[in-house]
Amino acid sequence: MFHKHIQPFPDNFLWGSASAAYQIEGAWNQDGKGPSVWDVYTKKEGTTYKNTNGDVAVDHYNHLEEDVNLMVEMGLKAYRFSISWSRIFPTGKGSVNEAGLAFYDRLINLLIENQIEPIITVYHWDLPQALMDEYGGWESRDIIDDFNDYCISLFNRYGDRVKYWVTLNEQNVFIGLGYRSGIHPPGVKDLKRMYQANHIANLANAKAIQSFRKIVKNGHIGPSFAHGPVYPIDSHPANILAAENAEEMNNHWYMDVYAWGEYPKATMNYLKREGLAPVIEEGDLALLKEGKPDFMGVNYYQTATVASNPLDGVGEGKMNTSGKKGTSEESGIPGLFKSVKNPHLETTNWDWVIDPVGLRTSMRRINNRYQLPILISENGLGEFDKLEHGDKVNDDYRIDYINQHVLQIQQAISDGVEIIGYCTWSFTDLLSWLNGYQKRYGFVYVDRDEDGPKELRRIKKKSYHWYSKVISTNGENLHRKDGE
Ligand code: BGP
Repeated sequence: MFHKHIQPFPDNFLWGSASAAYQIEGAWNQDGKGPSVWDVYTKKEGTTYKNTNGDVAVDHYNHLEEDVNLMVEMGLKAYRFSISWSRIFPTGKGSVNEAGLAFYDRLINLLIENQIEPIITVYHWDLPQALMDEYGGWESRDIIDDFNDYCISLFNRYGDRVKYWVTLNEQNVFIGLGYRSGIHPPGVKDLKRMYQANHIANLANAKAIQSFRKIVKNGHIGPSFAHGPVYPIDSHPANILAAENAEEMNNHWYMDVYAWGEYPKATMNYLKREGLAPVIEEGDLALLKEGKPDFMGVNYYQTATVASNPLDGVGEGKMNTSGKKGTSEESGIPGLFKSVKNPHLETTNWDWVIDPVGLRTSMRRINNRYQLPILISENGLGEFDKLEHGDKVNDDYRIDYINQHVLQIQQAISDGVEIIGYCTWSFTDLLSWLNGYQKRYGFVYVDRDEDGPKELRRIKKKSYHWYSKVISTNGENLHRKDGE
């Protein structure tokens, strides 16, 4: 759709940026914090790039004021961060660690004093290790109540000041990488267990939303889903059907449950035939229906292009975690679809396709199907950055990437999609789960690498100044080509 007139960004648009506790905080055992699954998993030889871990990360825990000052100076309107569950409950449940709660109080108060809207992510993958040891984490229904109790503590403590809440970050990713490809904790490759853990996560999500309604009045809550709209490689009917398969299995399988409390039929039937369907107990579906979110959080990085894949076709392939372009392998689900290269799109050095228009497609599809407002809770470019003489980082490629994506958001707004805000990934550089510190995303360079934390100096990149201008002009200064 071409617009004769493009709409401006709404005045209250949340220009934001995001992070996650394990990737920035460090202080992994400071002030009573208990270990999370990531603290344990990353210590196993060979699980991450050059055996990097978040023990220190970028030490945000001990640089809180400095980091928030940088946000204030930039003019940021919203900051999305996650809370480390095992900082609040060192063993996942039981007695609360007041020092942990106090840390986030300081952060939230500082943000609010400076007119930055806090957006809390309750769960960004750092499950308390104690719950993994006790009952296998997301594989046990016991987690539903423990997660709910943890959420209630946060709602009670911060609900008077924090309006925007994200429940689970990228359930599709932490469940998929944890139980299909086995490259995130708990490092399992078992589809039956994967679908069961996923169902339990859905229940936990719905129950937490139910509790939220009782405690936080006038608040907004929703999950953050890693949405990759699917394209068929061409118009061959077999490839169109493969794209339908992928769209349903990769996207609707999660978002239909969030929005409607229903699993899509074709995928459910397929899983039943394969003996992989989750066990649904009495009352489960009623609970799922109670968990309707206020918005759909969307983490958008890339689209997927697929083709037909026969029953004896391609299975799970390896991801590129080294930054050596072209090293990711073909991947698919035999009998359903396989991912193929899109000849129209460039990729990053980690083989992630760069597709700004895909973000508009994502917004349109979600809005059409679920009629929910959208919070873009992550989007950004992971690349090698170079610290140059005079403390300069000339990340023009990041500026270009974000500029193009933001223009597509404006197109989607002009199409009629309600978009609450846009959080870039990420504010400062941080630990990339499997890719160490060399895959950088931030507006603020942090002077550390895989060999050690050095002095952890914060250095503003060129993109920092650019985004600051985007915010202060409410998107007016974006670089536009004709017709944009
Ligand atoms: C999302 C996660 C983030 C972040 C980002 C970039 O999936 O929610 O935590 O890591 O992706 O991913 P990566 O670090 O693998 O490049």
